[in-house]
Amino acid sequence: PEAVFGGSEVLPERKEELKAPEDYTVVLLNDNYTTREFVVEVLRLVFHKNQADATKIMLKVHHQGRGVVGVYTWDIAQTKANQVHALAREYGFPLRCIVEEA
Ligand code: TYC
Repeated sequence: PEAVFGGSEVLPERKEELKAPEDYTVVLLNDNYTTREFVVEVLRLVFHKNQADATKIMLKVHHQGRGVVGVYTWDIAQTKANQVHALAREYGFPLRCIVEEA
């Protein structure tokens, strides 16, 4: 499609240019103290995972040391990481997650 306003480049020409940059991966890290149940609960609360997916991710992290939880915009990824750390602090667990460029 051509530009809309008098041929000036006011609007992006392709739909892809409108897409939010969902380029940040939230990665959950294993530790020896956080309970499995708490990790599953955090994955449900913060990342809106169902019981089956949350359990699958928790077990992957438990066995492999780390695991991808999801891919988000920078702001949303940071917010979710902060929510994980706030909940972990509140309940006295050392659970950590990191944000990585996808
Ligand atoms: N390794 C923990 C345990 O055995 C469980 C756990 C899983 C902790 C995933 C953190 O991100 C994590 N209780």
